[in-house]
Amino acid sequence: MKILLINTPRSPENRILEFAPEAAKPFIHKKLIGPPLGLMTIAAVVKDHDVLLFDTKGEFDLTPDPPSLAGLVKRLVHEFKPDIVGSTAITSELYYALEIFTEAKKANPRIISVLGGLHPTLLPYDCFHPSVDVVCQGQCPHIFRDVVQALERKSSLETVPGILLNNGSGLIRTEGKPRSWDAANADYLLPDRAPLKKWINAYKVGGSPDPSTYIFTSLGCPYKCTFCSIWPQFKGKYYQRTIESLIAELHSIPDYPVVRFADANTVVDLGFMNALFDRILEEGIRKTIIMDIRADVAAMHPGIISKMARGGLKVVICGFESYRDEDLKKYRKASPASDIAKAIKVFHDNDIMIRGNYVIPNDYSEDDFKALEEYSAGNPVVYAGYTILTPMPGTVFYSQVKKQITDHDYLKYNFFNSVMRTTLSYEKFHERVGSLWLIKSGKDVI
Ligand code: B12
Ligand code: SF4
Repeated sequence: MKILLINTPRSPENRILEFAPEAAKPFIHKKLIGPPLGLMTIAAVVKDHDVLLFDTKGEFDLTPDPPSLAGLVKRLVHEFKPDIVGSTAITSELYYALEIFTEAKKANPRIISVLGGLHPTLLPYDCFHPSVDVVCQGQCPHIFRDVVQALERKSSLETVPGILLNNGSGLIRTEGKPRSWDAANADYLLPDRAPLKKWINAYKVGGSPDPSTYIFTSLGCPYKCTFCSIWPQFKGKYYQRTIESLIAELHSIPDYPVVRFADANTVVDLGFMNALFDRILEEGIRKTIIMDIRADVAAMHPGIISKMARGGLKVVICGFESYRDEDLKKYRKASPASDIAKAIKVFHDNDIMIRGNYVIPNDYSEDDFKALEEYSAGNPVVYAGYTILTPMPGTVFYSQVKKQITDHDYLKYNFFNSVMRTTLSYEKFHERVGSLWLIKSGKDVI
């Protein structure tokens, strides 16, 4: 079978950037960079077939005058002649996945389109659209392989358990339960990075001359923060990979001196991380490592941070979220605000660069902004990010505030646009969030 996997472009919607003061604009995040780990994994499970993986984010970043998404898909379908087109969707990129399928089917109506990823996992019925034939939920490479094999055998897709099929008036779940799939351990699939070589120069972060790639050491998260999509995606479970599979993968990527751990919450099992970094040091693996670490982990366990710094950890993304304990309790963050200052000290003592991220709720008043400014300036980090507390569909927070949501345009669900009524005027709110980006101790732009 000929399988075309297309990664979606990113949403351009960014009201923080639009309304921010000019001085803050250079520092505001415009894009996150990195190859599509989910689609690379899907490509790996069907590697016996003829697979083309196309990263539109990489393409649009490297091409000064890129064609439209529609033009690109049309060209790919004409040149590659796929039987199946697959795409992936987080909430803010769902419409692009639909556009990809619409264009593919316009070019060849016989193409079967398959959608997977976070948004269809949480809200499969939201993905009902004339262009979508099949929806796959969860960590489902094995199910995708079943779909491909059924199409190859010319069997009905109704024989594939656990998928959703478009019958013209809705998405209908097929009968049966798919077999279990241990995505992090026994069934772990080494992502196929080779097809992304063409865009390797797009995968450079923070002014680094070296390309970076994503590797996950775990999937899911044992915490239950109300605004977070990740624990619902994994139904609250946490899965850890094996140390030796990670060592083998780190050895297998000489082209990528920078490695971004894609874990939602990297340091959960201290024993595991200690052993992993012992092995990284033992093997002489020298990578610049970036990861997400909770403030309470650094505050309570400085020893593991020192060990990881010796093993290459150079940059940490830390969700500070709020300077107020009442907010942190409301978000079920399970880490007090006092951990922020402690964590900053631990990271700085180990020469680790921190990107601290605060989330700004829509009901912030001028006084709240001033208090956060004061707090953030008093607890400086090299880079700080200030994004909007967004009710991502499928989260607890979404169900709590559903009635207050005023904007249902998914393109805006990327943490850079308020989708609820704000206490300050809409423009002023985004302008104030934008001005916060000036508060940091570093001078560079990342
Ligand atoms: C890697 C990553 C990226 C990469 C690659 C994503 C891409 N497709 O281009 C990059 C860096 C580009 C990226 C960008 C963004 N991201 Co991101 N990203 C992640 C991260 C860290 C890991 C995801 C991952 O790779 N998991 C491991 C893989 C193996 O699992 P998976 O992706 O779920 O894929 C499996 C299944 O879902 C399924 N599957 C997936 N696709 C398909 C397709 C088919 C056909 C099939 C059958 C199956 C299938 O099979 C896969 C293998 O088992 C997650 C956080 C996390 N730890 O989960 C956030 C996350 C997904 N990102 C998120 C967001 C919001 C963004 C941004 C919008 C953030 C921003 N404000 O800038 C940007 C995009 C726009 C921009 N401004 O740049 C949110 C999504 C929330 C939501 N509800 O939509 C997450 C959950 C982070 C968070 N804190 O909430 N991201
Ligand atoms: S915000 Fe971080 S700690 Fe909280 S549930 Fe999500 S991944 Fe886990």
